[in-house]
Amino acid sequence: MRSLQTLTAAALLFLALTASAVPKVSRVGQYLYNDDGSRFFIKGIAYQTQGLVVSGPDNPLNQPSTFVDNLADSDACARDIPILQQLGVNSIRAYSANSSLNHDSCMQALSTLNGSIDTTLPAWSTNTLDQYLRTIDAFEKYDNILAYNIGNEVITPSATQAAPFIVAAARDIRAYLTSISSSALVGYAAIDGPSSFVVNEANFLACTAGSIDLFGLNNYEWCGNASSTTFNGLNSIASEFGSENCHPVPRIWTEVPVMFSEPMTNVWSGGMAFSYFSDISKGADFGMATVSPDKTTIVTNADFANLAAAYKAVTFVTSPAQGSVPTPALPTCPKSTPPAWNASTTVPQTPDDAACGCLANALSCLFQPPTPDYMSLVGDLIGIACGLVETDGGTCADISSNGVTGTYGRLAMCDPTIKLSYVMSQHYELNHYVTQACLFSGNGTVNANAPAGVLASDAASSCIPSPAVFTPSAPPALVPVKSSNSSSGRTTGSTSSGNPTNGGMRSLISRGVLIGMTAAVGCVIGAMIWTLA
Ligand SMILES: *[C@@H]1O[C@H](CO)[C@@H](O)[C@H](O)[C@H]1NC(C)=O
Ligand SMILES: *[C@@H]1O[C@H](CO)[C@@H](O)[C@H](O)[C@H]1NC(C)=O
Ligand SMILES: *[C@@H]1O[C@H](CO)[C@@H](O)[C@H](O)[C@H]1NC(C)=O
Ligand SMILES: *[C@@H]1O[C@H](CO)[C@@H](O)[C@H](O)[C@H]1NC(C)=O
Ligand SMILES: *[C@@H]1O[C@H](CO)[C@@H](O)[C@H](O)[C@H]1NC(C)=O
Ligand SMILES: CC(=O)N[C@H]1CO[C@H](CO)[C@@H](O)[C@@H]1O
Repeated sequence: MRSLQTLTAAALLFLALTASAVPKVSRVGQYLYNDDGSRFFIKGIAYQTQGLVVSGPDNPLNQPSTFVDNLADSDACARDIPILQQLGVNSIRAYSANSSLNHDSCMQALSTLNGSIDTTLPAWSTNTLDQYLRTIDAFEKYDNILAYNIGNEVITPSATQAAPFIVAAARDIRAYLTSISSSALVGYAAIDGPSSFVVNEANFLACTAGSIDLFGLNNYEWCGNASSTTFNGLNSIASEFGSENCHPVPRIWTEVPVMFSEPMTNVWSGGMAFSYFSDISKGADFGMATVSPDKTTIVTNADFANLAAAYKAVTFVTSPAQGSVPTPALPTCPKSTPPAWNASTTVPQTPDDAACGCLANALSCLFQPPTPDYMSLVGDLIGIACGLVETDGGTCADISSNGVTGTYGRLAMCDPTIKLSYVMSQHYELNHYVTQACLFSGNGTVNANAPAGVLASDAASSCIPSPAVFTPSAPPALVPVKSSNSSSGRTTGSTSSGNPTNGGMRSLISRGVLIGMTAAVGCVIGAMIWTLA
């Protein structure tokens, strides 16, 4: 079983399931091939328990605010793998992983059968990069990782400014994978939308050499006995997409044979059905397996039986032969054409842990987490501190990024807590080092170790090199960071200098700092996998 791991709160993973040895899958042009030269198709299912969804105006896509690491639950894997075998899938998609947990049991079991950047406030910063790298480090020892997904539905038809951040993430994750001799592919799962949007998005993500390999389209267009022409628009990527209002249960999966035959196979490399576990989307439950109250047994439904029958009937097409695929030309990067497509082709630099850590050490005022679960505060405090600094004649340009104009402040790559300390330090300086100006009602502390008389902007000039693209090195170890409430420490990220970095996953997501994790809204196929040139 091969896994597609989403580098979300912790990361994204495609796992592949096969009966024998797990083949190495590589991409040639727009197609996937096994080691023996035969075409590889993803015949998969989403294997992810839905996290807690807190609906609200700041959560229009109903993104879960908590996540479940299904691949760390060895009992559940042992229970589910025989059922996944019955379904006849060769891949699963796990949306989230916690790199601190042990995945050996699930990954080995799957092998013997032998996966966030915010939509509206995107950033590509050390905390997110390090979290992705930790996830890769936690999963790379397994032989059945097909791809790491660097985002799910981050770019939307109404907010495209995150696109340059996804490109930067793909670039840096690929460089890291290459540096550790990993052949895993880099994927992105896209939200469905008007064809003009999908085409721009796909071309944008594919137009730079070394960007993404897999473009998964979370498509929910085919309902029941739809006509086999339903996907024609997707193949030509030219026409309007169909209805979103299909209701499941039981689904008859007549799209499966269509997806695995020509002309779809000229463009697509299979897909992931949605979803093994119960998953409520648009008021309907798309789950195919119900877990018993004692969690030991599974009852599958008619959806499951229908999908298993459809998958079993699939014979993979064999053309084109691996040797006959020409090296395709990269598509042209779409220009920013507001209001439909706002995204600069100038993308952020590689986040630099050492530079951000150097800066944090030199700042006169530091964010001091008042509670162990502090990340929810960081976004609010950055807003408050920037407001004050701007009133005093300062600017927050150094910490800001703008994917529409392609302008990235020199500290935009740093962890949000370091950005906050930077703005607090500016406020402290602008107020003549009055202690009160650093306290922020108990959220800040004067840095006794800071070099005297060094302004935050000077510290930035000396610590932060010119924007650069480089291969990230192994992420710094997670170390406990004490909050000012010294009764409790917490495990959180650290920069190389030991400053607090990431933590508080939940609140980070609600602030939208991380790549979000949504369940694909699927009537039929959760995600079709389109392999990009
Ligand atoms: C990841 O696992 C560790 C160890 O069990 C736990 O302390 C931490 O809270 C988990 N992180 C998340 C975001 O669930
Ligand atoms: C593009 O930017 C304009 C102006 O800010 C905004 O009205 C529009 O919604 C944006 N569109 C997208 C797709 O992000
Ligand atoms: C789909 O079409 C088949 C054959 O025409 C028919 O037997 C079946 O009832 C249809 N199912 C649905 C859900 O429309
Ligand atoms: C400090 O931690 C203790 C124990 O975790 C908790 O009861 C208390 O409310 C915390 N105080 C603050 C200010 O967060
Ligand atoms: C920290 O900042 C938040 C947000 O402004 C505020 O509500 C809180 O009172 C401050 N102090 C502490 C100790 O949390
Ligand atoms: C190809 C491969 O790695 N196969 C592994 C399948 O799982 C068994 C049991 O864990 C391993 O012994 C094989 O090496």
